[in-house]
Amino acid sequence: MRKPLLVAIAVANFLLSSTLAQAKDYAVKMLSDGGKYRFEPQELKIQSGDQVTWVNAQDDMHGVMSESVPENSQPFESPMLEKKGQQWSHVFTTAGTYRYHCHPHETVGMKGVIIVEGSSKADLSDPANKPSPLMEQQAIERLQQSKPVYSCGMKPTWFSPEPGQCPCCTLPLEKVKEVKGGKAVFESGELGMQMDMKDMKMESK
Ligand SMILES: [Cu+2]
Repeated sequence: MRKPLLVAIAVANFLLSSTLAQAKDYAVKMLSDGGKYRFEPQELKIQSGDQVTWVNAQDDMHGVMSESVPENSQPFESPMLEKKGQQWSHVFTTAGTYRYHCHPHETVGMKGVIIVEGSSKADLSDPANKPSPLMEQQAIERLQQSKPVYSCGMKPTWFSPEPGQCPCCTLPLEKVKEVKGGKAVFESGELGMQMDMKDMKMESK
């Protein structure tokens, strides 16, 4: 029984590295020195699928709240980052311009822009890039109503109201417990391994 599981993990790791290898994580600092409240960089260009991490770089209270987002994408809002070193991340999957501000410092001009450029990964003819049947906000609402939401450990930004196969890696979709930072957190607490083990057991007979 141990070997099939190891194979499953190896396959999953391979899929993970091949599908996510190009996704990048960008940092945006939240600064307030000299009474100048700002995001740095104020404008950031990324590719679809990349993640942005906002870091509270000085002891002050900041937050990230979207002002305008592209059509077919969902608004976003971070919790309040109250101390230096606290951070919040969001994965951008839809190309377009996202304007945001810091809620406590909106009136003093603490604003930023994320420009998401569609990469080859966003080619919709590729089944791996099929748009999510549920937007993040819809997924969150369904969970609040105790309705099921499914996603894939390999593509946790993709949400579906029904179980089935992930369009990206074809692994069975897993039930989502909650959505955090735009990504699914699974009930099993594992990365799609539970169903794998069943499949692998059948194959190993
Ligand atoms: Cu601020």
